[in-house]
Amino acid sequence: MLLYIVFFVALATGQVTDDLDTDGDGHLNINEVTAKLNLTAVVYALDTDGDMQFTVAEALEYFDHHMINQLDTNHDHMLSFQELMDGLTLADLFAYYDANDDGFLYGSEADKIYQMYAAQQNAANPMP
Ligand SMILES: [Ca+2]
Ligand SMILES: [Ca+2]
Ligand SMILES: [Ca+2]
Repeated sequence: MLLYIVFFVALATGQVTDDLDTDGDGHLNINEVTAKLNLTAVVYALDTDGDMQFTVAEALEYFDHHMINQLDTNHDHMLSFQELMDGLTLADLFAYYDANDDGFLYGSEADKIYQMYAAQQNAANPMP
């Protein structure tokens, strides 16, 4: 009985991962990310208070100060949707998280991408 439970839990938790990692190699490459992530949808999904911008504190969950300064082109310490759309692509995002620059995201490199994907999916399919 216990074995069955472990098996089904493993299946359930594997689902989200496999959704993005389409070739199932445990790594995310740029094609897998661009196939599933929509940056506009992610930005809307992450803006939980709906003010169409992110404070530095909100943005720090996903970026470091250096990245935020680069994106904050009018230097008002807020990242507007416009600034994100103008300054950020999925390729930029991928390169930013690919800490060892090997063209793959895995382990902690992929954490934020999975968070963004989960937010995007939750926003697209809100709980009833
Ligand atoms: Ca993969
Ligand atoms: Ca700004
Ligand atoms: Ca990497």
